[in-house]
Amino acid sequence: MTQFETAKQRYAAIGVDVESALERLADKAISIHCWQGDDVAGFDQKDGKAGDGIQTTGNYPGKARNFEELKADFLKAASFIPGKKRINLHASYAVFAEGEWVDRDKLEYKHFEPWVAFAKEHGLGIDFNPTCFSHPMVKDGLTLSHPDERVRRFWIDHCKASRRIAQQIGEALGDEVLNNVWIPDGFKDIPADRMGPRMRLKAALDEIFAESCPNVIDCVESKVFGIGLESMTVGSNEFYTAYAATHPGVYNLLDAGHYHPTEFISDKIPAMLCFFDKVPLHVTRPVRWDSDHVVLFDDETKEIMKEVVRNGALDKVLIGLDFFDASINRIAAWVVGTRAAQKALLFALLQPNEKLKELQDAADFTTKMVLMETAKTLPFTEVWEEYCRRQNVPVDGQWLEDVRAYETEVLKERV
Ligand code: RNT
Ligand code: ZN
Repeated sequence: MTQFETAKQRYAAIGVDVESALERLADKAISIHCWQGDDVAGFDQKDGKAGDGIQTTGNYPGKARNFEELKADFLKAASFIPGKKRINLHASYAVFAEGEWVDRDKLEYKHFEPWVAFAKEHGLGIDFNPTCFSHPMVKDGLTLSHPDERVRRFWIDHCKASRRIAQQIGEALGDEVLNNVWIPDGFKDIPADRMGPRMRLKAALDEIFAESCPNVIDCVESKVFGIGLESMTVGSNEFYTAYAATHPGVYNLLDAGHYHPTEFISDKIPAMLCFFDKVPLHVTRPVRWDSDHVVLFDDETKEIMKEVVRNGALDKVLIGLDFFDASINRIAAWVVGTRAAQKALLFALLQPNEKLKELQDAADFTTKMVLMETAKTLPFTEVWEEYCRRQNVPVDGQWLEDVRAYETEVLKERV
């Protein structure tokens, strides 16, 4: 009997069907963010650098500088990642023809057609985001909530353009595309008016979402604070949750780094599932703040995935990643982070979830605790490795060398 067969039996002994877990894992797409490949720089600004409410730290050599390099790096990473994949694009990754450039309020589908061709060629889905940062029209730290109508107009037009692009991508791929609006808007110091900016944001969102886009899943991403914007964030959790609750078809995206450090999105997912048929996520790893460290196979990531699995929400929770670490090899970061999210999902699928719920309802907290501990140390590695083999990707410990070779041959040449 192989080690995998033995592992299967041990899981079966606590009522877990390993084959079914592997099938469900293979079927769940993970939306991989393109911006890990170039430190959120994008292609549309001269000397593109993340700024205006977003930042990366580190200067590891070899970041992707253009469409061709980003595609090549993404494919390299994807070759080590099992399962279904989507690529999550920002509007700042528009691909312009030679000599062409338009500002963000004028972007069109044609600027993303090359990405659609890439996605089709490699069997990827696409998700989309307007890019309301790293741009001179972010004024005084504000975009959609700025008091100046001209500033708001620019960003409203950008968000509308992004939504249309997402719609056309969806049509081209015969799919639904998540279009996520995140804005940095906030105040460094104690504001004199908290409601005014929020009313302006509300009106802007109403305008952005007015057009019917059947292939788009709309969402807004809330946040508690940002560096330099410590005192108030306009798009707070209450604001966007209430907005989503009163605007059918708009969802509040939960980013794991966007809450107070004692709050966890694993607890928020089931709360949202009581009211919403979809819950989009940004799985990331905050270290003391919204630092967007690479996702690891850690307790909170497992807890997030447990909530997805336990609540029968694999089709409702849209799993997107949002980390960017410029201090390590960016391709390795993509691979470790995405595989960690998938491992956490497999771990969740391998828990005796029904039995645990029964024990909780019967107030048998002792047996629940003991069973939870037992399930933690069953031969998980054997199941994960079998999954990697079936998906034709290397098992852990066997892909970094290949990434290193790519670093020497390709990344180090980028100077
Ligand atoms: C920022 C948000 C947002 C961005 C990406 C690049 O705090 O998390 O999701 O990280 O859109
Ligand atoms: Zn995010």
